[in-house]
Parts: sequence; C-alpha cells; structure tokens
Amino acid sequence: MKTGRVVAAHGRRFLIDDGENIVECVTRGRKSDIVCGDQVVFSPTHADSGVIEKVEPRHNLLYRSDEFRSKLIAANLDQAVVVVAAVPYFREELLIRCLVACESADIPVLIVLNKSDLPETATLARHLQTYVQLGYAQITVSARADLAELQSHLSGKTSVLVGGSGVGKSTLLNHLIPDANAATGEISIALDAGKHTTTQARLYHLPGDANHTGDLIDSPGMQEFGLQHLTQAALMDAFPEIRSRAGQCRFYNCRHLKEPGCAVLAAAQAGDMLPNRLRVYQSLIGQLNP
Ligand SMILES: Nc1nc2c(ncn2[C@@H]2O[C@H](COP(=O)(O)OP(=O)(O)OP(=O)(O)O)[C@@H](O)[C@H]2O)c(=O)[nH]1
Ligand SMILES: [Mg+2]
Ligand SMILES: [Zn+2]
Repeated sequence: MKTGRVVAAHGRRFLIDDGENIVECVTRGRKSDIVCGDQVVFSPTHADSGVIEKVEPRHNLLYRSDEFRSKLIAANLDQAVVVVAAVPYFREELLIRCLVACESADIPVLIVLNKSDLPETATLARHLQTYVQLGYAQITVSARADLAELQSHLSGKTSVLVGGSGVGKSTLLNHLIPDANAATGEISIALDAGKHTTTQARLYHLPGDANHTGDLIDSPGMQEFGLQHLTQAALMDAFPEIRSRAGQCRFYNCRHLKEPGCAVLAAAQAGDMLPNRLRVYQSLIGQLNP
C-alpha cells in the first residue's frame, strides 16, 4: 500500500502524486466522490497505476450544491483564493456566494482582484474596500506584472483558485508555475472551444525551496455557486456583518427579512451593509426549505 495526494480527477480515474511519481488510479466499485487535494491510500497495480483503497478524513472540503447533488471543488485547503476582475465583468453575487461557502467550510479567504493593468479595475478596487472592512484579506494584482505579493500569500500553503470564468485564474497560475502550462483564454478563443477554458481542477506544486513551496489548485470558472447545503444558522454565521449583530434584533429568532427592530436591516439602512450582500443573504434564506 502507498499513500499520495489527488492532483486531478476525471470521472472515476484519478491522478495521485505519491511524492515521486504520478500514478493513475481507479476506485473500487462506483465510488467517485474523491476530489483534488484528497489524501488517499492506494495499492499499486503497475509502476504507474493503482487502485484507491481509502480516502483519509478531510480537514475541510470546498463544494457547491444544487437541489440534486454536491459538486466537489477541492479538499484539505489552507486557503481559497477568490479571483475577481472588472473584465469581462464583476459578478458580486458569485463573489458573495464563494465567500459564504468558504466561511461555512472554515476555509480562510484571500480575495485577489486581477487585471490591475486595465483602467476598469480602479473602480472595483475601491468597491472591494468594503470587503477589507469586513475582515477579508484582499490584494490587487496583474498577471502581467510582478506577483511577489501573491506569492508570499501562497507560500507553504495549499490554495485553490476559484471564481468566474475569464478572470485570469489559469493565467496567474502559469505565471506562478511556469511548468504548469494550463490552458488560458487565448487558446480557447483560438480553438473556438467555448467559454470555459479550464474544465477540470488540477493541483500543481509551487516552485521554491523547501520553506517556500506550496500547492496551488486551478479550478474551472463557475457560472453559479449553489449553496443548497447550508442551513439558516450556517448562512447567518457566514456573513460577518450579520454574525457580529447576533442577538441585537428585537426578536431572538429574527431572520433579518422584514422584522421590526431588526439590527441587520437597520445597519443596511444606515449604509453599514452593502445592499447587494443583504439581497444575496435574503434570497439564500428565502430558498431554504421551511
Ligand atoms: N489585461 C489582462 N488580461 C489578463 C490578466 N490575467 C488574465 N488575463 C486574460 O484574461 C483572459 C482569461 O484568462 P484565463 O486565465 O483563461 O481565465 P480563467 O479564470 O482561468 O478562466 P476559466 O478557465 O474559464 O475559468 C485571457 O485572455 C488572459 O490573457 C491580466 O492581469 N490583465
Ligand atoms: Mg482557467
Ligand atoms: Zn434581524
């Protein structure tokens, strides 16, 4: 038996890094809920193939869900790097939903505003200050410039790049890890291969000496971030500006929808909570099963 880490998952076939080689493994039976970042035990069948026997318990798991199923993104993360950009467009609801998923899975977040070389970015950079005030780490970068600051945030950690399609996740990854050769936007445009360039999550090792290394997972851009798996309590806890006002509403079971004496609605009225964040919170609460 050997142990290793899942670096890619294609249906029921998995690439495992055992520290020396990349081994292609399958699972026994129909089990397929294994994801990039998982630690596994496998029995080798040949030098470069094997069968996964066991998945070690996860420290955490980032995933989305709709009414029907969960969509696993990555496991055993030290950090989620949520990438946003003003071009092609900024989708605040997607950012908010990513943050909620990370909060509820106890995964620290770094918000990366990419494409600082474009003039459209300045307005968004100012808007994102609200998120800094909420306590999120945030940096502004360009994949076309020096990435030392981003590098320092990634050093020694396992991080996953998440966000909408076209924000530059794979471009950043290729600059950080020149050997990665991940497909980026230009390639798909050239091949006219549709909108999403990255179609599968993949884990890469960051270059550097033993003290400065780390792992970085690229993931496919998402259109939607379903959060069907979250309870009312988890949702309330995943918004820092709601969490910090717990117990301040007139009714102990206030859902912050339109109750009188609601401290959260009062904060929103006073400009202390972004209207978009209140709207996303309320729509998530509204979708919960009664
Ligand atoms: N101007 C500018 N363009 C960038 C920057 N970073 C990435 N791009 C461009 O943005 C486009 C999309 O980049 P990708 O890296 O493929 O985006 P992605 O987030 O990986 O997209 P998906 O794989 O579909 O999720 C490409 O044309 C990149 O060249 C940047 O810092 N500045
Ligand atoms: Mg990509
Ligand atoms: Zn309330």
